[in-house]
Amino acid sequence: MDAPLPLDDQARSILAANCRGTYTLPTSGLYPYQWNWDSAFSASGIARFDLDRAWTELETLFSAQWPNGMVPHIVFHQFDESYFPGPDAWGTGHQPPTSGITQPPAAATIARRLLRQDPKAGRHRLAGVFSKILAWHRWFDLYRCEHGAVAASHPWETGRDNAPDWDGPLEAVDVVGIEPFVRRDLQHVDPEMRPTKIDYDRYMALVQFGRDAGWDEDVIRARSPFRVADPTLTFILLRANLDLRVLAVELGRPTDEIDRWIARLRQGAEALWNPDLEAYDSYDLRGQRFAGTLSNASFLCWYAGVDNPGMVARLESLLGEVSYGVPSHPPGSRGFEPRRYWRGPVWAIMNMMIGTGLAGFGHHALASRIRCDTRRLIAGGGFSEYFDPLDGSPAGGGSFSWTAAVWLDWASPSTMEDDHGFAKT
Ligand code: 9WN
Repeated sequence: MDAPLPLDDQARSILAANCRGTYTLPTSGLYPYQWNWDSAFSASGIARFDLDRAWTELETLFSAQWPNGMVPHIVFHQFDESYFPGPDAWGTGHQPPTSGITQPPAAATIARRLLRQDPKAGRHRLAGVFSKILAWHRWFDLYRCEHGAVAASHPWETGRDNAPDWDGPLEAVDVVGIEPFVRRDLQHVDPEMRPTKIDYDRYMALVQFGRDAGWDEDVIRARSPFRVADPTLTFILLRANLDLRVLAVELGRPTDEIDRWIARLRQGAEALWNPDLEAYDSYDLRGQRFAGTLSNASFLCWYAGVDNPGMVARLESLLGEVSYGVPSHPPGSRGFEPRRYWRGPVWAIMNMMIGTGLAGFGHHALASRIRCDTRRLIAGGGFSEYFDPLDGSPAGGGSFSWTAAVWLDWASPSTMEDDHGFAKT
């Protein structure tokens, strides 16, 4: 039998196998389309062996931008019946077909990372996507920042689909009368690792609501039964605006508008501080209450340039409860399930953002623990979608693009302290 390839080579092979010319699948079968934040993170790994192709990944994503600036969470380049909900269920009428919601806006941060690797070659590529990123961030400011923090109109927008944060708010979503549907995810992954039936019914009720509203953001803001201010979107957009500002200066563009967004989002981030939980939390804008859940998104504060001694202490204590950090929800908390998706498992991309954020503030011991845990998880369990925080076993889909990208651009020993990886700000 042949010896297994070194992990760097395996990671490159996964990204190459998931490549569909100008974009990359998260993994084939389970997710056979282009996903928004997956693509951004994949680009940071692709840059390790093909910088030109990494820029193309972002360009392809923005080619599906809506006229109002929104960049959809899925782009259905080529129909594939192995995923539901597909283009018909969303009914957006866009070309290429897309979903009707967005996802955490990581692209500006990744564009800055690509530019750093080769400023000369990257400048004209950046000039091509800059106004598109700006328009997307403007869309967030216009339609999603009424609370200061960024509001999600669907759990899928946060990227943390079935986090316990949404359990309370989702109870307000009526599933009576939803169209019958067949889940495809359960044909690929053990149901114990995926969202439950009632979660999916509510996801689909919200898709139907948006479709019936013609994906009109004013209608959605006024009437959607689900409207939750979320730390994932808020911290990632804040960080993305800090990076966009640097890119604007680089291109000699004005920064006033971006400065206003940054100031607003900084206030929005503080509005997510739940004094009872003593942590950043999700806030249900309909029910007017905090979710009361500590999550891995709570620890994205440093990534967004927000230091908080209380959060350092929370993270230290949380890491003491698990063999592998950072769990998406703490063991012992209501709703914790070590292998069910966003209710406990560790996700490599979240670790990369948390770890690099911590390092940026000089919290080196914590940053290094998270990086080493990520490395141990991947070395032991492969390039899985997520991992059990208690025993490190792999879960969800396999051969996952963003896990491979995180390995190449941050977790691999071969990319530790160089001058262009994701870690640098
Ligand atoms: C719905 C692709 C995506 C990620 C999300 C993750 C999962 C989709 C799903 O997979 O969500 O968008 O069908 O489960 O939760 O963060 O972008 O990897």
